[in-house]
Amino acid sequence: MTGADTDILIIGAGFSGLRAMHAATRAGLSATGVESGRGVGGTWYWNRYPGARCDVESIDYSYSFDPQLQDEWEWSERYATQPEILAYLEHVADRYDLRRRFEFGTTVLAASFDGVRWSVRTDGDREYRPRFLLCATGSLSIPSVPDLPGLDGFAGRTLLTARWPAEEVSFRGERVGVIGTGSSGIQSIPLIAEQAAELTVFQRTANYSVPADNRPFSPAERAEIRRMYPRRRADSAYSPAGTPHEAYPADALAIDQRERDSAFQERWSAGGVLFGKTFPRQTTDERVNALAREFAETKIRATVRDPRVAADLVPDDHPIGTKRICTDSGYYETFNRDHVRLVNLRREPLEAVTPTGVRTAAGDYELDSLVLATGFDAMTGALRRIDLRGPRGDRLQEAWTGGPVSYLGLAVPGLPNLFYLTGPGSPSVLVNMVTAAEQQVDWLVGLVRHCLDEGIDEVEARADAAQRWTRHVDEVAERTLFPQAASWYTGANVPGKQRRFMPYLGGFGAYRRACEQVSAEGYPGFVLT
Ligand code: N01
Repeated sequence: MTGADTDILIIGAGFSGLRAMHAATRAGLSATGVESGRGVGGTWYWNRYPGARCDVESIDYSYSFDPQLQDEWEWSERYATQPEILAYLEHVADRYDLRRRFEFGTTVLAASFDGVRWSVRTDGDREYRPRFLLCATGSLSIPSVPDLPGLDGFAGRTLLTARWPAEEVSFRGERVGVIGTGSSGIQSIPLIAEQAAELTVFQRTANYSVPADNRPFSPAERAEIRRMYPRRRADSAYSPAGTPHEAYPADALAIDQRERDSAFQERWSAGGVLFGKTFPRQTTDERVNALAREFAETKIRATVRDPRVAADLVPDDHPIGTKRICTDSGYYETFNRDHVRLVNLRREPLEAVTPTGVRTAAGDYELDSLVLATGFDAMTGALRRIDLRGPRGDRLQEAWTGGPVSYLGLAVPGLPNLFYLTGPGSPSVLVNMVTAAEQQVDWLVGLVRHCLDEGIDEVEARADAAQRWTRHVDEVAERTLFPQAASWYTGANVPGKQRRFMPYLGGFGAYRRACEQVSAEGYPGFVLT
């Protein structure tokens, strides 16, 4: 079967792909889509592990493009659970009749451009020939499974947080092990502990986590949200992080300890990742960062009763906020439970997975189930798995061997008529991903519409513009503490992956303005032919 020769093919039906499909069809483009999952949702389709929630407030982590949609959807809690976010995306897909435009259960393997159209090969029997290709493939969509000796021989049940089964998983009466203490591990551990007879958490690196302060919205809050929504969205549109929050309006080093602690406490109580930005310069000045670390450390030690366990849970290898701060509900408290133990893999390295559990340098841990919360081949993983080839033989896989190079975090020289969303070179994962996706989609649909209207066949990022932009991305990162952390932002979590700080740290508002300037000036960073 041959696919229709559409204007645009969208790969992915997550937050950005659905939004792109809606915007493209609204703009009069013929559009089809391909999605690996059996349904819409992207990240929120796959990550069904217990406790999965977004760490951005629900009222911000939702589309802003249609006030009616905004008005009719009611978020039940401050931080939405995975099922609620998935239900929202399913609602959006139905409301705008987007589902029928996607082929589900199909993965794009390769695509090449012949100067007029892309030929797109999938693992299905359909070939697509769009003029434009839009990769909405997600930044956290390819799980990273560590090469642990003996893993395949484990006789118990192995579960991956990023590929969690849709049917309910019970841990009742089981001895469960969790490897990984990033956001996925930290969210799932308290809930697994509620069921398991014994829970062993294997931690290689401690992470900072701030309680979510999650709660259901009261009727009064709902009314207030409705009233304030337009203002909230307006405040987010050019904000640093795509949300309406601002840093404390004083320099942490210029105020006394009482005022400082009260500002930290206020942010800590408000919950979540925003603690990482309590003060200006917190992620650029070691001294300010050290104050925030001290505050967080005090909280951990005050919560965890066993001082040795508490000491193991205090991060000591990265400035706070330079890895994404986790947002938890009862994480540290979980280690006060008698049936939960923390194994510090720095002290007793993991040697192998055995048929009956995990062996470390200190001994064997017998397990019935092993949960891997081990992260993702982030940002470039999904894009590099597609064999993308331009008309002069350029390949994305080769172009990015030294780390991702792009113009505006949207386009790559040598690959005309191809764009990607919320990936390397744009604020993406550092900001509210939904706002970021909406901004990029609107901008790109404007560019594609411009090409079609003006009879432009090819639009390609200029090599010099891409080099300049990528240098700018590098320079902005170098002015911060972020590169100090061995994080997935830099590729450090995947053995052999080229290290480069991938997202753009200049802020969402600055990025949006940069894109707007480029379109207002007639797209000078692109060759339009
Ligand atoms: O993945 P991670 P994640 N042996 O890479 C450990 C978003 N997210 O899925 O640090 C032992 O952060 C690894 O240890 P180390 C959010 O942006 C958001 O948890 O490499 N351990 C680390 O502890 C987040 O940042 C939400 O030493 C091994 C863990 O696995 C991003 O997704 C929820 C190991 C991986 O942590 C990724 O989070 C979930 C090995 N061989 C995710 N290999 C919310 O919205 C890896 N590890 C709240």
